[in-house]
Amino acid sequence: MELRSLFTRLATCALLTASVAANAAVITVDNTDAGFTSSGLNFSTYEPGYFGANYMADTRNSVGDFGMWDPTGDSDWVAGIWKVEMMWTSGNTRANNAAVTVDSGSSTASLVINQLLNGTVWNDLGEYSFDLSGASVMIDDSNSTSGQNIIADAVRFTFVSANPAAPTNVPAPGTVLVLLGAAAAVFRLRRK
Ligand SMILES: [Ca+2]
Ligand SMILES: [Ca+2]
Repeated sequence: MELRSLFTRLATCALLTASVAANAAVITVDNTDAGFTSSGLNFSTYEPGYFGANYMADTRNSVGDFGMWDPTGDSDWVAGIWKVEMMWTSGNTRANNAAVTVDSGSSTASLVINQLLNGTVWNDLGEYSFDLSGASVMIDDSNSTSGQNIIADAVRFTFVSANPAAPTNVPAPGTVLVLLGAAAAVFRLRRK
């Protein structure tokens, strides 16, 4: 192989490696997407500032209502650590104690969020180590009393890194740089 061709191939490989290492996948699951399921919630556009076409609101005083966002059907979904953010529309009938459960596939984390505040922005719910399957975020009305409505709008998942213990076939950053260095050394030797 000519050195020029080798350099071209190595440069292409380096670019591909960089794009893999800098995986910045963002998956947003809206309440109208296939990854969303709910029970007992109604579509609404009453309060402005929602994500997409509308949001869903629990207007039943009885408990047992929920909304759930599942990102695993998205082609960008991989096992790993993902940042989770939630958007809702705030209003004076919102629950200040909405129960949120982050299911990582092998464990769950329970949160309580105040939807009276911070509407129309992405609210950081933390970073979680997710499995390839079974990942979801659920909001439910188990803490609500009469007049406290939970809102289900959109959840955004942003890839942070691979799970520490997960095997990976991605070349470690620097592998290609070592190869490039070796090729450059050969090139210099041939020119001498
Ligand atoms: Ca929405
Ligand atoms: Ca309810």
